[in-house]
Amino acid sequence: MRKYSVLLFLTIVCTILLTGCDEKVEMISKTEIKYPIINNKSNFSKEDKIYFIMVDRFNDAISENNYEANKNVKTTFHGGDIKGITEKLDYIKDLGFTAIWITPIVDNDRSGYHGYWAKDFYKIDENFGSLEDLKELVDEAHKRDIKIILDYVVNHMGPSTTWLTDGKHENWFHEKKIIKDYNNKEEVEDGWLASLPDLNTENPEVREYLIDNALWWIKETNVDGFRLDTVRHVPESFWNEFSYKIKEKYPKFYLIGEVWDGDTKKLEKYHELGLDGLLNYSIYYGIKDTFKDGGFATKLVNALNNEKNFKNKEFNGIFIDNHDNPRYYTLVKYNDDYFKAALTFMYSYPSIPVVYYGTEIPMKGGNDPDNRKDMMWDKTKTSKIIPYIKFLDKFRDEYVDNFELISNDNKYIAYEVSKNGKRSLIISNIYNGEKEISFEYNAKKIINLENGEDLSKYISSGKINIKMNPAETLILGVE
Ligand SMILES: [Ca+2]
Ligand SMILES: [Ca+2]
Ligand SMILES: [Ca+2]
Repeated sequence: MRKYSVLLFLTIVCTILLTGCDEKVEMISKTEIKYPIINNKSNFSKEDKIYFIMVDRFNDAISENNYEANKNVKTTFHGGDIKGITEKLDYIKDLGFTAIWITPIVDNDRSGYHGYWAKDFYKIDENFGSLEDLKELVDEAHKRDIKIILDYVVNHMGPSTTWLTDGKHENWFHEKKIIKDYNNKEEVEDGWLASLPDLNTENPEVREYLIDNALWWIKETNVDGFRLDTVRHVPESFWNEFSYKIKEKYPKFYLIGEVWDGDTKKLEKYHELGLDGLLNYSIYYGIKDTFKDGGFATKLVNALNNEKNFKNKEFNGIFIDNHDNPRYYTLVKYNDDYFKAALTFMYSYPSIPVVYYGTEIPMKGGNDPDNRKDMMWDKTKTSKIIPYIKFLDKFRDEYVDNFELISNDNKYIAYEVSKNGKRSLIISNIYNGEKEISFEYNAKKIINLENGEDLSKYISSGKINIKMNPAETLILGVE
C-alpha cells in the first residue's frame, strides 16, 4: 500500500514536471545572429540634418492636454505637445533641417515627461496628444520634405508598470538586479537600469510583441525612422532580428542606435547587426575635449583616427550635446568662439548632424534635467547663432562630401572639406590666446566664406602662415 502511494506520487510529480517542460517557452539565444543584414538602403544620407526635440519641452500648443504639467517642477511634464511641433515646422525648415527626431511619445508613467518610461506601447501619452496629432505631424512634415524619427525604447518600461504584477506577463522581465558593473556585458544587458523594469527580449513572446509594435507605429503613422534607445542594454540577437523584420517590410526605414560608448569598434558591431547608423559618442568626446578653453586638438584627431572602424560612417549621427549631456554652450562657459568651432566641425563632418533644440539660441544647461529646459521662443528673435547655423547649413550643402585632416598640433586643427570640386579649408585655434599657425597647404587663393574677405596674403611658398585670434575658427573657400 505504501509502495503504491509512493509510485502514484512519483507519477503525478513526473506528469507535472513533464507538462511543465512542454509548456515552458524556450528562450532565444542572445548571441546567435541568423537574419540577413539589409541596412544602408534607408532614405537617410549625409545630406540630412536632424533637429532633436524633447516633446514636452518644445512648444505647448494645447493647454487642455496639460494633465500632469507643472512648470515649476523640473522633473515632470511642462505641457509641450505634438501639435506644438507641427506649429513650428516652418521654423525648423527655415533653419535648414531635413529631419526631426522626437523623444518617445508613448503613454508614460506619471512623471515620465521625457517619454522613456513606457506604460502602454500602443497609446500616445495624453499630455502629448493623440495618434491623429502624430499622423498630422508626419504629413505636414513630409509636405515640407522633413522626415520624422520616433525615439523607440525596447530595453525597459516605466518604474511602475503593472505588467510586473498583473499575472499576464510571466517571464516578460529580467530578474530585478540593478546594473552596477557597466563593463560586464551580461549585467548591462540583463540588469535593471536604476529602477527600470528590464524587458526579457529573449522571451519569444516579448520579442514578437515589440517587433509587432514597432511595425504598427510605422504602418499607422508613416514615420521615416527610429532612434533606438539603450541599444547596448539589449542582446545582439534582438537587434539583428528587429532590424531585419523592419527592413524586410520597409527597406528605406532608417535605424539609428544609441550606444553610449566611445569605442568605435563597439559601435560598429551594432551596425553589423543591421542598424544603419549610430550616434557617434567617439566623435562627441573628441569634440568636447578639443573645442574648449584648455582643450587639445589631439583628442579630436584621435577620434578621427578611430573612424576607420566604421564601414558606413555617413549614416552615423554626429552631435555636440543632447538630453543626457550638458549643453555645449554651458560646457564652454558661454564662450561663443569655442561654441562656434564645435558647431562648425559638426556641420563639416560627413555624417548626419544632430542638433539639440535650443542650440540655435543658444540655450544653457548643465546635467539632466537642467539641459532640458523649455525652449525659449523669445530668444529666437535676437539670437546671433541662428544666422550662423543657417550659414553652416548652406555651407554644408555646398562643400561637405569629403573630409580630410590637413594639419594639427595640440592647440589648432586644420581640416579640408570638398564637394563637386569645391574646396574649403577650416582652421580652428584651440588656444585661448593669439596663435601663429603655419602648415603646408596647396592653394592659390583663400577667401573667408563668412564675410568674403580675401586672405590670400597668408599663402606663401606652399604654406599657410596665419596669426589667429583667441579660439578663432576660419572657414575659407579655396582656389
Ligand atoms: Ca499641452
Ligand atoms: Ca500618461
Ligand atoms: Ca536589458
